[in-house]
Amino acid sequence: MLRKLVVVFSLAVLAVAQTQKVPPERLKAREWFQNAKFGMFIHWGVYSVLGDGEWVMNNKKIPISEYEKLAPKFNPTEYDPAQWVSMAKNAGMKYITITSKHHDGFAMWGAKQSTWNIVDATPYKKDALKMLANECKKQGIKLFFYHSHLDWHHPDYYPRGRTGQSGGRPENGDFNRYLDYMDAQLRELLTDYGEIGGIWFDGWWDRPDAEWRLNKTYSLIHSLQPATLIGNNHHRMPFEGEDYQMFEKDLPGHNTAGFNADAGIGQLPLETCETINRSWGYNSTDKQFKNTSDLIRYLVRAAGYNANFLLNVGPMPNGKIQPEFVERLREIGQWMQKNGESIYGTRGGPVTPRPWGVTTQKQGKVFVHVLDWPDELLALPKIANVKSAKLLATGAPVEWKEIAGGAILRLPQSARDPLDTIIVLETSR
Ligand code: H79
Repeated sequence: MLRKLVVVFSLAVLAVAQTQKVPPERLKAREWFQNAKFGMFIHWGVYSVLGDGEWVMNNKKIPISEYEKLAPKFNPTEYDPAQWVSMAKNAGMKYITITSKHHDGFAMWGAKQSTWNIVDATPYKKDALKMLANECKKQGIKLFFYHSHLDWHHPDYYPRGRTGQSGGRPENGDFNRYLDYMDAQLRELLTDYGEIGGIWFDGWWDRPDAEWRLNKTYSLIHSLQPATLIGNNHHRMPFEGEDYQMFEKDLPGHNTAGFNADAGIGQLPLETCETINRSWGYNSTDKQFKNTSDLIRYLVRAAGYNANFLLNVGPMPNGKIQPEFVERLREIGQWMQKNGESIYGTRGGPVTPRPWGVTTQKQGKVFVHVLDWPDELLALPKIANVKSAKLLATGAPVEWKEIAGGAILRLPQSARDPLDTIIVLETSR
């Protein structure tokens, strides 16, 4: 008994110690993040020139000496960050997460540690990230950087991991020197680019047993900007120092894509990311676009799972975003204009996700999102203190009858929306 009490007590102390370590500005940033719900992911780099996705260097076994020839061909003269940012905003997105460096190691800003960057190695010569940062600030949207731990280009990324074996690098290198290099990059990104919403790390899984010095890197980030959120796509439960947990191409707790076998759902804010077609970086032959309804339904489901949705675009090498993406983003924005109230600022609702749909909630309201209306009637488990039930779209009352253990909803076919029928329940506390 005493031992049990001691355990409970030390767990409580531990929990307090952990929340105490997170400064108030970052707790506030986490809450902002959860309220934001919807962001734009951007995969853009020298790989875009080949139009074959961001993994082309590894997949086509292109040696570094050949791959470096892409940089002189990367000249995005049509790049208009003001247009990108307003496109994201009009889609209803509240933040942008862009690749500062993907696995090919190419820096999309004027990085000072090496010339493998957009300013020194391309005819464009301009700092794409600085331009975007300025525009984000101007238009009031938060900027996050995707930064790859994994590097297929740097000679000190050694011993190498599961990928990047065919670049033709020497069989030696100093991993700690590589980590110093990356920390110096992050220092620049967190010093010269204004307020940074977060860092989205990826590629840890390339060397899961390596000493990555994550504590040192995370402390550096948080010492430079205490409110910057750190997430890491390592496909494990969150590590110490992280602020959110992401799920690649899956809703939290699901594993259809095969990346999330080891990840449970932790206590931190959640995010899921997905592509519009099947590629992250620009792919000129990938025409398998998801339709707008399915993208919206994914966003709704994510919200019902208490998670944000980070939807990707892979701009073309000239800096334009392809019309199929533009069109879908515009249509999602139109839907969000009408229905955003049931998404923004919400948390997962009192009824956990069901085959028919999900629920979200905020301040005295529960939003029942019926994505697949099962039958004439819909049975719900008990939701406390429901005062009224109305359609979000029209405000028209919805038949709502409480029964033992729950309630029954009835809605004529004509009032249902095949995309998402949203019923607002007003609750008293
Ligand atoms: O940036 C996009 C992709 O390029 C990147 N993450 C998104 C956001 C990505 N990296 N890897 N993948 C996607 C798929 C990787 C699969 C594998 Fe593996 C890497 C197979 C083997 C090594 C995953 C990690 C499965 C085992 C380890």
